[in-house]
Amino acid sequence: MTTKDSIRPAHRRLWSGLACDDPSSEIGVLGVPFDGATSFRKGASFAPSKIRELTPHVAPYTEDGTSLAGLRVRDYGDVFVDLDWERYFKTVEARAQQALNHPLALFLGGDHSVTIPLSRAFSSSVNGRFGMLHIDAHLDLADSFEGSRWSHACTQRRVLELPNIDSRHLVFVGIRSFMDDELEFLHEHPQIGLHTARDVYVRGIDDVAQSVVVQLQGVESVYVTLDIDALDPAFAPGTGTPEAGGLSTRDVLELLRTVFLDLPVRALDIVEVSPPLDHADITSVAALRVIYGAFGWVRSAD
Ligand SMILES: [Mn+2]
Repeated sequence: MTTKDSIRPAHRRLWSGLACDDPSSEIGVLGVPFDGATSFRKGASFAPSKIRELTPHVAPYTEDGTSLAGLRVRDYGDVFVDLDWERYFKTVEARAQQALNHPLALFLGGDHSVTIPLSRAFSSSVNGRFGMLHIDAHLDLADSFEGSRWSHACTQRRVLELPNIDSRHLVFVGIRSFMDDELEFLHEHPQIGLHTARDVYVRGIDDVAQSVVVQLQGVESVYVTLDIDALDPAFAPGTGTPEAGGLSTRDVLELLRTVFLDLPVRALDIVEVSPPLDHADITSVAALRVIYGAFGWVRSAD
C-alpha cells in the first residue's frame, strides 16, 4: 500500500465525513497554529492538526442524538506560521475573512494571542456592533505583557480598541486568576461582565448563561472565544497555563448551548489546547465535544 492510499480513507472522513468544498457550507474552519505568545508552556501550535486528526473518529451526531448528516464543513487549512509576528497577524486577519463568509466561522488556535487578528477580521465583517464572550481562567486584559502588546495576556485590551465593540458587550466567564493592572482596568470599566469560576459554582451555569444572554442582547453578532484553560485541569490538562478550580466540560456545553441558541454567534475560536502537554488527548476531545455541539446548535438555530 502506498502512503497516499493509506491516508486517503482518513482524509475522506475529515470532520466525520462532513468536510466539503462547497462555498455555501454552514461552517468555515481555519487553523492558526501559532504559540509564539505563550508565556509559560508551549505546544498550542500542534492543536489544529491534532483536533483534525481525531475528527474521523468522532461520530457525526450531536450529544442529543441528532444526526449532523448534510451539514457542510469547509476547512481552509492552517495559516502557516511566519516568524515575523506582525506580518503573520496580518495574514491571519486576511485569511480569516474566508471562514467568516460562512454562517459560523470556527477558528482553531494557537495561543490566545490569535484572537487579536481574528477579532479584527470579525470586527470588519460586522455591519453593526458586536459582542464578545470570553470563557477563560484568565482575563487577558493586560495592556502589555513581557514587553509585548500582542501577548496572549493582552487579547481583550486589543479587542476593546476595535471601533464597533463597547466594553459593556464584553463578558467573561470562568475567571479565577488576576493581575494588578487587569483589576485596575476592571475597576475603571464596571460595565464589563465578569462571572468567575466560583460564580458558576455558586449560582449554577444556567443562571450565568442567562446573564450573558441579557448582557449581549441587541448586538448584531457575537464572537465566542474559548480558552480551554477555563476548564478545570481535570477536564483539560493539556494547556500551557492551567489553573485549578475551573469549569467542567458540562458547564461549558450548557453555557454555549444557551448562548448559541439565544444570541447571533457568528464566530467561535478554541485556543490554548496543547497536545504535547496532554494525556490521552483528553483536552482535544473536550474541544471536539464543544465543536460538534456548535455544529448542532448552528443547525437548530436556523
Ligand atoms: Mn487562559
